[in-house]
Amino acid sequence: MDHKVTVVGAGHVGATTVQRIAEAELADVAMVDVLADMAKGKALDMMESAPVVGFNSRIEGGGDYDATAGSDVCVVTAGLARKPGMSRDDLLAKNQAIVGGVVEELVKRSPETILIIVTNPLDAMCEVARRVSGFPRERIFGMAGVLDAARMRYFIAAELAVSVEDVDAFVLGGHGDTMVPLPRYATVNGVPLPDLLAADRIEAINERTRKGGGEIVGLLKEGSAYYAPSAAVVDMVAAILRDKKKILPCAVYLQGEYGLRDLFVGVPAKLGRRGVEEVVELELDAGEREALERSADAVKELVEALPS
Ligand code: A3D
Repeated sequence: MDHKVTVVGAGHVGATTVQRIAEAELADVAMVDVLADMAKGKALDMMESAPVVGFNSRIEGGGDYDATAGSDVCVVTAGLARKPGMSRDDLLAKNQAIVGGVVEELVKRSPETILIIVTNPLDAMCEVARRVSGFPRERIFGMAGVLDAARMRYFIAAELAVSVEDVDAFVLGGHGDTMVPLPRYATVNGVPLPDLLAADRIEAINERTRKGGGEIVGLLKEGSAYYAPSAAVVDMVAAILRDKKKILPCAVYLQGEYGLRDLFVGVPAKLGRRGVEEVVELELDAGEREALERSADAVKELVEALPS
Protein backbone atom coordinates (compact mmCIF):
# COMPACT_ATOMS: atom_id res chain seq x y z
CA MET A 1 0.00 0.00 0.00
CA ASP A 2 1.08 3.61 -0.60
CA HIS A 3 0.16 4.69 2.91
CA LYS A 4 0.78 3.60 6.46
CA VAL A 5 -1.52 4.16 9.42
CA THR A 6 -0.83 3.32 13.05
CA VAL A 7 -3.64 2.61 15.47
CA VAL A 8 -2.68 2.50 19.15
CA GLY A 9 -5.09 0.55 21.33
CA ALA A 10 -6.29 -2.75 19.88
CA GLY A 11 -9.51 -2.70 21.88
CA HIS A 12 -13.01 -2.19 20.56
CA VAL A 13 -12.53 1.10 18.74
CA GLY A 14 -8.92 0.47 17.71
CA ALA A 15 -9.35 -3.02 16.29
CA THR A 16 -12.56 -2.13 14.46
CA THR A 17 -10.80 0.90 12.98
CA VAL A 18 -7.96 -1.31 11.77
CA GLN A 19 -10.40 -3.76 10.22
CA ARG A 20 -12.24 -0.97 8.38
CA ILE A 21 -8.99 0.60 7.10
CA ALA A 22 -7.69 -2.75 5.85
CA GLU A 23 -10.95 -3.80 4.23
CA ALA A 24 -11.12 -0.46 2.40
CA GLU A 25 -7.44 -0.90 1.37
CA LEU A 26 -6.69 2.61 2.59
CA ALA A 27 -3.25 1.74 4.00
CA ASP A 28 -1.02 -0.82 5.65
CA VAL A 29 -1.62 -0.75 9.38
CA ALA A 30 0.47 -1.08 12.53
CA MET A 31 -1.71 -1.91 15.53
CA VAL A 32 -0.04 -1.43 18.93
CA ASP A 33 -1.34 -2.28 22.38
CA VAL A 34 0.15 -2.63 25.81
CA LEU A 35 -1.31 -6.14 25.59
CA ALA A 36 1.15 -7.09 22.84
CA ASP A 37 -0.02 -10.64 22.18
CA MET A 38 -3.65 -9.54 22.04
CA ALA A 39 -2.74 -6.99 19.32
CA LYS A 40 -0.64 -9.60 17.53
CA GLY A 41 -3.46 -12.13 17.69
CA LYS A 42 -6.11 -9.72 16.39
CA ALA A 43 -3.80 -8.65 13.55
CA LEU A 44 -3.18 -12.27 12.57
CA ASP A 45 -6.89 -13.06 12.76
CA MET A 46 -7.65 -10.08 10.46
CA MET A 47 -4.91 -11.09 8.00
CA GLU A 48 -6.44 -14.56 7.87
CA SER A 49 -9.71 -12.92 6.79
CA ALA A 50 -7.94 -11.15 3.88
CA PRO A 51 -8.18 -14.04 1.36
CA VAL A 52 -11.92 -14.30 1.99
CA VAL A 53 -12.76 -10.59 2.15
CA GLY A 54 -10.21 -9.81 -0.55
CA PHE A 55 -7.91 -7.05 0.70
CA ASN A 56 -4.19 -6.52 0.28
CA SER A 57 -3.45 -4.19 3.19
CA ARG A 58 -0.91 -5.63 5.60
CA ILE A 59 -1.64 -5.51 9.32
CA GLU A 60 1.10 -5.88 11.90
CA GLY A 61 0.14 -6.15 15.54
CA GLY A 62 2.19 -6.11 18.72
CA GLY A 63 3.64 -3.97 21.48
CA ASP A 64 6.71 -2.58 19.74
CA TYR A 65 6.52 1.02 18.52
CA ASP A 66 9.27 0.45 15.97
CA ALA A 67 6.58 -1.07 13.74
CA THR A 68 4.91 2.36 13.62
CA ALA A 69 7.87 4.23 12.06
CA GLY A 70 7.02 6.43 9.09
CA SER A 71 3.25 6.47 9.59
CA ASP A 72 1.24 9.00 7.60
CA VAL A 73 -1.51 9.03 10.22
CA CYS A 74 -1.54 7.78 13.82
CA VAL A 75 -4.83 7.17 15.62
CA VAL A 76 -4.77 7.05 19.43
CA THR A 77 -7.51 4.95 21.01
CA ALA A 78 -5.42 3.68 23.92
CA GLY A 79 -6.99 4.18 27.30
CA LEU A 80 -9.84 3.14 29.45
CA ALA A 81 -13.41 3.19 28.16
CA ARG A 82 -16.30 4.53 30.17
CA LYS A 83 -18.23 2.14 32.35
CA PRO A 84 -21.95 2.60 33.15
CA GLY A 85 -22.42 5.55 35.48
CA MET A 86 -18.89 6.82 34.85
CA SER A 87 -18.55 10.23 33.21
CA ARG A 88 -15.98 10.98 30.54
CA ASP A 89 -14.39 13.35 33.01
CA ASP A 90 -13.68 10.55 35.51
CA LEU A 91 -11.28 9.17 32.96
CA LEU A 92 -9.16 12.29 32.91
CA ALA A 93 -6.12 11.43 35.02
CA LYS A 94 -5.80 7.80 33.98
CA ASN A 95 -6.01 8.49 30.29
CA GLN A 96 -3.72 11.52 30.51
CA ALA A 97 -0.83 9.27 31.55
CA ILE A 98 -1.64 6.72 28.85
CA VAL A 99 -2.09 9.21 25.99
CA GLY A 100 1.02 11.22 26.96
CA GLY A 101 3.19 8.09 26.92
CA VAL A 102 1.74 6.81 23.66
CA VAL A 103 2.17 10.12 21.81
CA GLU A 104 5.78 10.40 22.95
CA GLU A 105 6.57 7.00 21.41
CA LEU A 106 4.71 7.79 18.19
CA VAL A 107 6.25 11.17 17.40
CA LYS A 108 9.76 9.83 18.01
CA ARG A 109 9.28 7.43 15.11
CA SER A 110 6.93 9.46 12.88
CA PRO A 111 7.80 13.12 13.40
CA GLU A 112 5.78 14.23 10.36
CA THR A 113 2.68 12.18 11.13
CA ILE A 114 -0.87 13.45 11.58
CA LEU A 115 -2.29 12.53 14.99
CA ILE A 116 -5.98 11.79 15.47
CA ILE A 117 -6.97 11.47 19.12
CA VAL A 118 -9.97 9.35 20.12
CA THR A 119 -9.35 8.62 23.80
CA ASN A 120 -11.75 10.32 26.23
CA PRO A 121 -12.19 12.86 27.65
CA LEU A 122 -11.54 13.80 24.07
CA ASP A 123 -10.90 17.52 24.11
CA ALA A 124 -8.58 17.31 27.12
CA MET A 125 -6.70 14.34 25.64
CA CYS A 126 -6.11 16.40 22.48
CA GLU A 127 -4.48 19.04 24.67
CA VAL A 128 -2.30 16.38 26.36
CA ALA A 129 -1.21 15.12 22.92
CA ARG A 130 -0.56 18.67 21.68
CA ARG A 131 1.68 19.46 24.65
CA VAL A 132 3.64 16.22 24.35
CA SER A 133 4.00 16.29 20.54
CA GLY A 134 4.54 20.01 20.07
CA PHE A 135 2.75 19.55 16.72
CA PRO A 136 1.08 22.44 14.91
CA ARG A 137 -2.69 22.29 15.00
CA GLU A 138 -2.86 21.15 11.38
CA ARG A 139 -1.44 17.78 12.48
CA ILE A 140 -3.12 17.15 15.83
CA PHE A 141 -6.87 16.99 16.26
CA GLY A 142 -9.64 14.86 17.68
CA MET A 143 -12.44 12.65 16.45
CA ALA A 144 -15.82 13.34 18.03
CA GLY A 145 -17.91 15.55 15.79
CA VAL A 146 -18.14 13.07 12.94
CA LEU A 147 -19.55 10.54 15.39
CA ASP A 148 -21.92 12.99 17.09
CA ALA A 149 -23.13 14.26 13.70
CA ALA A 150 -23.56 10.68 12.43
CA ARG A 151 -25.77 9.91 15.40
CA MET A 152 -27.84 13.04 14.75
CA ARG A 153 -28.08 12.15 11.03
CA TYR A 154 -29.29 8.66 11.87
CA PHE A 155 -31.91 9.95 14.33
CA ILE A 156 -33.20 12.46 11.73
CA ALA A 157 -33.35 9.81 9.00
CA ALA A 158 -35.20 7.41 11.30
CA GLU A 159 -37.67 10.09 12.43
CA LEU A 160 -38.48 11.16 8.85
CA ALA A 161 -38.17 7.64 7.36
CA VAL A 162 -35.71 8.82 4.69
CA SER A 163 -32.31 7.55 3.55
CA VAL A 164 -29.41 8.39 5.85
CA GLU A 165 -27.54 9.35 2.68
CA ASP A 166 -29.85 12.34 2.21
CA VAL A 167 -29.29 13.73 5.70
CA ASP A 168 -26.52 16.14 6.69
CA ALA A 169 -25.98 17.61 10.13
CA PHE A 170 -23.36 19.43 12.17
CA VAL A 171 -22.55 19.20 15.85
CA LEU A 172 -20.16 21.75 17.39
CA GLY A 173 -18.47 22.11 20.75
CA GLY A 174 -16.84 19.75 23.20
CA HIS A 175 -17.50 16.01 23.14
CA GLY A 176 -19.74 15.82 26.18
CA ASP A 177 -23.16 16.69 27.44
CA THR A 178 -22.62 20.32 26.41
CA MET A 179 -22.10 19.54 22.72
CA VAL A 180 -24.07 21.79 20.37
CA PRO A 181 -26.21 20.09 17.69
CA LEU A 182 -27.05 22.62 14.96
CA PRO A 183 -30.48 21.75 13.53
CA ARG A 184 -30.47 25.02 11.57
CA TYR A 185 -27.60 23.57 9.54
CA ALA A 186 -29.13 20.10 9.25
CA THR A 187 -30.65 19.31 5.86
CA VAL A 188 -32.53 16.53 4.13
CA ASN A 189 -31.55 16.56 0.49
CA GLY A 190 -30.90 20.28 0.80
CA VAL A 191 -34.12 21.12 2.67
CA PRO A 192 -33.45 22.65 6.13
CA LEU A 193 -34.61 20.41 8.98
CA PRO A 194 -36.76 23.11 10.66
CA ASP A 195 -38.93 23.12 7.49
CA LEU A 196 -39.58 19.39 7.86
CA LEU A 197 -39.95 18.70 11.55
CA ALA A 198 -41.73 20.35 14.50
CA ALA A 199 -39.55 22.16 17.05
CA ASP A 200 -40.29 19.69 19.87
CA ARG A 201 -39.27 16.71 17.70
CA ILE A 202 -36.06 18.51 16.73
CA GLU A 203 -35.28 19.20 20.39
CA ALA A 204 -35.83 15.50 21.18
CA ILE A 205 -33.28 14.61 18.47
CA ASN A 206 -30.82 17.18 19.83
CA GLU A 207 -31.15 15.70 23.31
CA ARG A 208 -30.75 12.11 22.11
CA THR A 209 -27.65 13.19 20.16
CA ARG A 210 -26.14 14.84 23.25
CA LYS A 211 -26.73 11.65 25.22
CA GLY A 212 -25.90 9.28 22.34
CA GLY A 213 -22.74 7.87 23.93
CA GLY A 214 -24.44 7.25 27.25
CA GLU A 215 -27.37 5.49 25.58
CA ILE A 216 -25.00 2.89 24.11
CA VAL A 217 -22.99 2.54 27.34
CA GLY A 218 -26.22 1.85 29.23
CA LEU A 219 -27.22 -0.88 26.80
CA LEU A 220 -23.84 -2.58 26.44
CA LYS A 221 -23.30 -2.68 30.23
CA GLU A 222 -19.58 -3.12 29.60
CA GLY A 223 -17.50 -0.77 27.45
CA SER A 224 -18.74 1.91 25.09
CA ALA A 225 -19.68 2.37 21.43
CA TYR A 226 -17.24 1.32 18.75
CA TYR A 227 -18.93 0.59 15.41
CA ALA A 228 -19.93 4.20 14.77
CA PRO A 229 -16.80 5.67 16.41
CA SER A 230 -14.49 3.53 14.23
CA ALA A 231 -16.48 4.44 11.10
CA ALA A 232 -16.08 8.11 12.03
CA VAL A 233 -12.30 7.74 12.47
CA VAL A 234 -11.98 6.04 9.09
CA ASP A 235 -13.95 8.84 7.40
CA MET A 236 -11.30 11.25 8.70
CA VAL A 237 -8.37 8.97 7.79
CA ALA A 238 -9.70 8.56 4.24
CA ALA A 239 -10.22 12.32 3.85
CA ILE A 240 -6.57 12.85 4.81
CA LEU A 241 -4.92 10.04 2.83
CA ARG A 242 -6.99 10.74 -0.29
CA ASP A 243 -6.65 14.52 0.10
CA LYS A 244 -10.41 14.89 -0.20
CA LYS A 245 -10.72 18.39 1.31
CA LYS A 246 -13.80 17.05 3.06
CA ILE A 247 -15.45 19.32 5.61
CA LEU A 248 -15.93 17.33 8.79
CA PRO A 249 -16.52 18.39 12.38
CA CYS A 250 -13.26 17.80 14.28
CA ALA A 251 -11.84 18.89 17.63
CA VAL A 252 -9.39 21.60 16.51
CA TYR A 253 -7.07 23.86 18.54
CA LEU A 254 -8.79 27.17 17.93
CA GLN A 255 -6.84 30.37 17.38
CA GLY A 256 -9.53 33.03 17.53
CA GLU A 257 -12.13 31.29 15.36
CA TYR A 258 -15.61 31.39 16.93
CA GLY A 259 -14.12 33.87 19.42
CA LEU A 260 -12.19 31.04 21.12
CA ARG A 261 -8.44 30.68 21.57
CA ASP A 262 -5.93 28.03 22.74
CA LEU A 263 -8.62 25.39 23.23
CA PHE A 264 -9.68 22.22 21.41
CA VAL A 265 -13.32 22.58 20.43
CA GLY A 266 -15.36 20.75 17.81
CA VAL A 267 -15.78 22.86 14.66
CA PRO A 268 -16.13 22.15 10.94
CA ALA A 269 -12.67 21.67 9.42
CA LYS A 270 -11.43 20.97 5.92
CA LEU A 271 -9.43 17.72 6.00
CA GLY A 272 -6.85 16.97 3.34
CA ARG A 273 -3.33 15.62 2.95
CA ARG A 274 -1.93 18.32 5.26
CA GLY A 275 -4.46 17.52 7.98
CA VAL A 276 -6.69 20.39 9.10
CA GLU A 277 -6.29 22.74 6.16
CA GLU A 278 -8.93 25.26 7.21
CA VAL A 279 -11.39 25.93 10.00
CA VAL A 280 -14.81 26.77 8.59
CA GLU A 281 -16.67 29.46 10.51
CA LEU A 282 -20.43 29.05 10.41
CA GLU A 283 -22.59 31.99 11.27
CA LEU A 284 -24.23 31.33 14.62
CA ASP A 285 -27.28 32.99 16.14
CA ALA A 286 -27.19 34.25 19.73
CA GLY A 287 -28.48 30.98 21.24
CA GLU A 288 -26.03 28.82 19.28
CA ARG A 289 -23.12 31.09 20.16
CA GLU A 290 -24.03 31.02 23.83
CA ALA A 291 -24.29 27.20 23.77
CA LEU A 292 -20.88 26.96 22.09
CA GLU A 293 -19.35 29.25 24.70
CA ARG A 294 -20.85 27.12 27.49
CA SER A 295 -19.40 24.01 25.86
CA ALA A 296 -15.99 25.68 25.49
CA ASP A 297 -16.13 26.60 29.20
CA ALA A 298 -16.66 22.93 30.06
CA VAL A 299 -13.59 21.99 27.97
CA LYS A 300 -11.57 24.76 29.62
CA GLU A 301 -12.49 23.44 33.05
CA LEU A 302 -11.26 19.97 32.11
CA VAL A 303 -8.02 21.26 30.63
CA GLU A 304 -7.39 23.33 33.74
CA ALA A 305 -7.86 20.17 35.81
CA LEU A 306 -4.98 18.51 33.94
CA PRO A 307 -1.85 18.40 36.08
CA SER A 308 0.82 20.25 34.04
P1 A3D B 1 -11.06 -0.68 24.99
O1 A3D B 1 -11.79 -1.72 24.22
O2 A3D B 1 -10.90 -0.84 26.45
O3 A3D B 1 -9.61 -0.51 24.31
C1 A3D B 1 -8.61 0.29 24.83
C2 A3D B 1 -7.29 -0.41 24.59
O4 A3D B 1 -6.23 0.45 25.01
C3 A3D B 1 -7.14 -1.73 25.36
O5 A3D B 1 -6.89 -2.79 24.46
C4 A3D B 1 -5.94 -1.46 26.26
O6 A3D B 1 -5.13 -2.61 26.48
C5 A3D B 1 -5.21 -0.38 25.48
N1 A3D B 1 -4.26 0.37 26.27
C6 A3D B 1 -4.37 0.80 27.57
N2 A3D B 1 -3.25 1.44 27.93
C7 A3D B 1 -2.42 1.42 26.87
C8 A3D B 1 -1.12 1.92 26.65
N3 A3D B 1 -0.45 2.59 27.59
N4 A3D B 1 -0.56 1.71 25.44
C9 A3D B 1 -1.21 1.04 24.48
N5 A3D B 1 -2.45 0.55 24.62
C10 A3D B 1 -3.04 0.74 25.81
O7 A3D B 1 -11.74 0.75 24.77
P2 A3D B 1 -12.44 1.30 23.45
O8 A3D B 1 -11.66 0.86 22.27
O9 A3D B 1 -13.89 1.02 23.50
O10 A3D B 1 -12.26 2.87 23.67
C11 A3D B 1 -10.97 3.45 23.61
C12 A3D B 1 -11.01 4.93 24.02
O11 A3D B 1 -11.73 5.67 23.04
C13 A3D B 1 -11.70 5.20 25.36
O12 A3D B 1 -11.05 6.26 26.04
C14 A3D B 1 -13.08 5.67 24.93
O13 A3D B 1 -13.72 6.46 25.91
C15 A3D B 1 -12.73 6.46 23.70
N6 A3D B 1 -13.83 6.68 22.76
C16 A3D B 1 -14.00 7.96 22.30
C17 A3D B 1 -15.02 8.22 21.42
C18 A3D B 1 -15.20 9.63 20.90
O14 A3D B 1 -16.14 9.90 20.18
C19 A3D B 1 -14.27 10.66 21.28
C20 A3D B 1 -15.88 7.21 20.98
C21 A3D B 1 -15.67 5.92 21.45
C22 A3D B 1 -14.61 5.66 22.34
